[in-house]
Amino acid sequence: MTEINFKEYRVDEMKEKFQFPPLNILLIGATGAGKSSTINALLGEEAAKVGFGADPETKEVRKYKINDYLSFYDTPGLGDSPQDDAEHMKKIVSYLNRPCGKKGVSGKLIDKVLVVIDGSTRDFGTISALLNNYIFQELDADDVLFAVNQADMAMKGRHWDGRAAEPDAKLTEFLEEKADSVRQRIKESTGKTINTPVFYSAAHGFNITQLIDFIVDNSNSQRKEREAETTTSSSYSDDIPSNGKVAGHTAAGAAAGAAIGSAIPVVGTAVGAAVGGFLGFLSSFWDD
Ligand SMILES: Nc1nc2c(ncn2[C@@H]2O[C@H](COP(=O)(O)OP(=O)(O)OP(=O)(O)O)[C@@H](O)[C@H]2O)c(=O)[nH]1
Ligand SMILES: [Mg+2]
Repeated sequence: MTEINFKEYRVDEMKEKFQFPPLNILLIGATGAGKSSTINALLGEEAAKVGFGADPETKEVRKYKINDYLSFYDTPGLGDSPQDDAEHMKKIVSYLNRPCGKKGVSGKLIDKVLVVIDGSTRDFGTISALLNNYIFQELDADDVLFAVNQADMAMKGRHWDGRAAEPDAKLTEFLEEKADSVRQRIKESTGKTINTPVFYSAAHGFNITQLIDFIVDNSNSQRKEREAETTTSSSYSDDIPSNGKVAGHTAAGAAAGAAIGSAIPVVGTAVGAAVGGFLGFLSSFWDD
């Protein structure tokens, strides 16, 4: 496998496109889908804690800076229990409502949501319900991207060329069909038209550049309104834990936090109930 430093991949172009404000992507998905592993694959180090087995690992939203122009927000996985889902969705929705926070820039902190789907699982119900009830309530379909991880485990791991760390022709075809079926199922279950997802393997570093291409090519530089005359300030600071710094509360951060606290809709037990009710929906989604 060729070693690529993904932090520098297309960085000049990113600088052009996302210099100010930088592009912020929030990852969501079922627990164990590989959100944290995706961040580690992009960073080339074990920055985000990865889980073992079926137990959920990530507990809090955390920011990971890939470079000066691109950051990812890792979030706790969904689908473990209705109570936990309610908790996690509350946090996720509060992030989707956060203002950009950079002086002179209106608009939201989060530019895009990347939905990470586990390519080896059949359960799509949790995600489908959350998209309908929350994500598509907050964001345009254009701002919700989908990616199928664990490409190596699709078709029960058959047809994965371990030596080359890539799928053979048969698995490639299968993954292409899978990606297209995700698009179709989203259309059927939410009525939204999405871009055909990319497939990759975080664990094996397969198609990571395609994942970056997908994000960069589907994000435009005009995504937040800019007020050119007031963009000289660099006094921005936020209170989100990140790989660059320890969480630090500033007056601006605290004020923004307080505003969000009162602005987010009540997503208490209703979320859990909705998610629970939808579980099993599209359960034959991943049938081969
Ligand atoms: N085979 C394979 N395993 C993977 C891949 N990506 C992640 N995993 C494994 O899947 C498990 C869960 O990965 P995580 O990255 O912790 O998943 P997550 O989505 O962050 O999970 P939560 O934090 O619980 O929401 C770990 O055992 C990973 O090693 C992949 O591409 N292929
Ligand atoms: Mg995680």
